[in-house]
Amino acid sequence: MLNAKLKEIQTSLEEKISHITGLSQLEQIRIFYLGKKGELTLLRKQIKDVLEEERPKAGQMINDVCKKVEHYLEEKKLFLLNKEREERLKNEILDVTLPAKRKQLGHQHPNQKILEEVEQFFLSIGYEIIEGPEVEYDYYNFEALNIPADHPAKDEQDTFYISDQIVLRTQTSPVQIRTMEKGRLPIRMIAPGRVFRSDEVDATHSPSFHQIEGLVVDKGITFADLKGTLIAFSQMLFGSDTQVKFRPHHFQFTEPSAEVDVSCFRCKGKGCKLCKGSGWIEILGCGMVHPNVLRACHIDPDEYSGFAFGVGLERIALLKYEIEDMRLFYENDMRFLKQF
Ligand code: 2U9
Repeated sequence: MLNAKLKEIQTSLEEKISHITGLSQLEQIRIFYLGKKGELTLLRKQIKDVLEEERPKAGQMINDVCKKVEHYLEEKKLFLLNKEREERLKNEILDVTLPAKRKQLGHQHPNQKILEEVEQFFLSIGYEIIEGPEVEYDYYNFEALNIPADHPAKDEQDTFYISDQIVLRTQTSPVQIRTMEKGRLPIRMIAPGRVFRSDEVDATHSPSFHQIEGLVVDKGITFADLKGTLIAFSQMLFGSDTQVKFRPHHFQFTEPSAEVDVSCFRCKGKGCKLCKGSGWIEILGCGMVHPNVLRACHIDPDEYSGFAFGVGLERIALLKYEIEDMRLFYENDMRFLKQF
């Protein structure tokens, strides 16, 4: 009777196991035979109904079948695990003959290229590079530069105000004021950096752009020094055959002041789209440092004089690389950047 039952269990187990496709079904089978209310567990409980002298043999038989069940389950488990692994590996096939994906290497930004050219030029003629804060006092950004309280540049439409007294610098000139205040003369410096103006974004404007300003203060500095320096600078940027024109202009912080035009490096002055047909392209502003600015920095204008200039970095990069839209500078698109 017990023998027959055990045989039946073995046959049904083999049948069940042969149909199994997943590990979770294996656990269900284990519970079915060996669980608290499993078939073999119940048989064990019935041993007490067997004649006493036959009990050890019956117990032994049940144990043997239990071991067999465990063995079958373990064997099937290993088989299923192996199958699962093989399938996973099949899906993970690595074709080592495929060409490797190239890593996108970074590129130098056109702004950075111009900045390095300009810095190299001024370092080679004995200037220092000095940087300063982007958040500035109204005093350093305007007042010390001879820009009065009612000047239009101070309007909220042009300047980002942090508070009544604090602004995002609209030019790098505060760096020169801070340098002059220190009182170590002579000065030959350039101040490169980010500046901010409350402009709408378009092809030639951005609320944040970069300037390089220069300042020379010494005894006996004249407009001839300014001209010689800026002609050499313009020819370094646009070629040694570049013509340079100084057009009278007005800035609060310089007197006299001028804007500098260079002969169009594309059409050599004949007139083209780049120079809007005029043959000339405006590249920078400059002038002799205003006596009021020197005085604000405790420098005697009767003893010392100086010249200053300012260039927009993006403007030079746009012109030199013939880029039509400044917004490309701020998008970090590799298709654009890798051309430089
Ligand atoms: C001090 C005294 C004078 C700096 C100067 C300009 C002329 C100029 C513009 C160029 C393009 C601004 O970015 S831009 O729009 N700048 O035209 N900048 S003179 O003059 C100074 C600076 C500091 C103490």
